[in-house]
Amino acid sequence: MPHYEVVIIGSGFAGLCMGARLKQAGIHDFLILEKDKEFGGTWRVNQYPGCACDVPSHLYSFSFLQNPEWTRKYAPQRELLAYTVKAAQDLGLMPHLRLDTALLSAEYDEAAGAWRLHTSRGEMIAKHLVTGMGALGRPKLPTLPGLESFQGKTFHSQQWDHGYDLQGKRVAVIGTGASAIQFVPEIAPKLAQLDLYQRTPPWILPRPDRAISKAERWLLRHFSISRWAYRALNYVRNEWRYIAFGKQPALMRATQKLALAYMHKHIRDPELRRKLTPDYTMGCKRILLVNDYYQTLTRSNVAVLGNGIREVRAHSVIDGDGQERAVDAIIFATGFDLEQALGPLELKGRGGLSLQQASRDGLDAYKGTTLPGFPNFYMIAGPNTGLGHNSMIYMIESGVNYILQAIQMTQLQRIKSLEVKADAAGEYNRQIQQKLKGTVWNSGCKSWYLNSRGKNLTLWPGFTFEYRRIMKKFDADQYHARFD
Ligand code: N01
Repeated sequence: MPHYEVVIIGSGFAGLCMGARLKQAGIHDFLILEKDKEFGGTWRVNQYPGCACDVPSHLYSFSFLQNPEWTRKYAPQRELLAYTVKAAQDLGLMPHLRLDTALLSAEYDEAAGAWRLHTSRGEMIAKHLVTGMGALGRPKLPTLPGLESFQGKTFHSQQWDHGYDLQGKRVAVIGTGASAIQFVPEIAPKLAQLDLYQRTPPWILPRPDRAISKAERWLLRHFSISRWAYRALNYVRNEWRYIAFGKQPALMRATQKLALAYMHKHIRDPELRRKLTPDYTMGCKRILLVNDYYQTLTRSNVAVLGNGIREVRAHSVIDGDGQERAVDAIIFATGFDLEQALGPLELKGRGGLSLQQASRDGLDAYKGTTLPGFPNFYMIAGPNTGLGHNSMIYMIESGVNYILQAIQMTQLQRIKSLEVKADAAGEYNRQIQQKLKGTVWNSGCKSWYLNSRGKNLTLWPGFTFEYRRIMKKFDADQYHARFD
């Protein structure tokens, strides 16, 4: 049976970052498994019209592979995907990628000090198992009365059917989150009618997007100091916002005023303004950056419906007011199921402890990375490492740095297994939940940041440099080390 030092699950930014850092450290005995036929993670999977990053690209990219060629401040999906492909090539990761290979289950073999993996292409052994699967991989679909009887086209924003011609169609879009606000302006001009079902209005600010000029690109290409300076500028611009998100949510009031002024500038109809005005503190849900959404909502072929869906029929939707609205297609922009983020993955740790058992109240991971009962198992960007204010790539790099040190330590000291102490994980999570109490994310709105029991297992309650600091050095004293 093939045996690897490290097996990484997922080939998005997280998986590629782990692979790159292993190679830089001289560890070449690893695989990156990707369940799909192509690699690239979220920026390959999400291909809906208008898909783009809402974090500046010069920051939303690897620090060790900066890209002077971004054509816009907020790069479109195709550029992000091209960057990922080039990164995999330039960093020498292609031979390590195994596409169309899904990890089905894995169990920890205590005697061997390794994981036995069952993949869709056979079995393998990994001394260390690292997941970089991302939290936003499993589409969440609403349960709507009568949906099964609908005869038209349906798809989720993440599974966009580009073969379906939207020209002249009547379409219901459900959801007004980060994905919907990007594709609604793109598709509305093509449609006969767009019915936008909004459950909660988002807070919206203009996206300060712009083209990066040829001269700027030349500068960024030839002077690494300009790349670092521009990256640092973007980092600081985003990072200081944590003061409002995490420490003083009352500061959001000033930005709320700006957002309302922006909305009023584009929306004249008082009834539509009322519908689009959020009633929760800005930042509690993700703040959305977009320049053409409100304008789109004033089009004569667009209706914003705020009273929900009563029923779906074969060729129509009955809205919350009981009005029947004929539609050819329903597009779900209803987000992702975070509680199922690790999906059907059957992971059995020490003593046969399953991931499901260990995560009954959500995963109490240590530093978002390791779990008691799961030796030699690491998560990149795991629980409570998500951000509402800065670049996830920074968090990914912080996590990968920590995992790399753990792996190197097992090699150097001939350690059979490393397992985080249960009391270390427990205390860490108690502190995280305590810190979250004063943040805007726990200020009362319902969002995907909170699980079904209202616990925030998604976001990092701190400055990102604080996470980098706690991940800088692998704290072996918080781990049980077992030797042969
Ligand atoms: O999903 P969402 P998304 N009936 O969960 C509504 C990242 N991202 O795919 O607010 C009716 O944000 C739901 O309503 P409500 C980013 O982190 C990044 O848009 O729950 N409506 C909401 O309006 C983002 O946060 C980029 O009341 C229902 C919408 O559907 C995350 O992905 C771009 C419903 C879901 O919004 C997810 O974004 C795009 C129901 N049963 C996405 N269920 C970047 O640019 C849900 N809704 C980096």
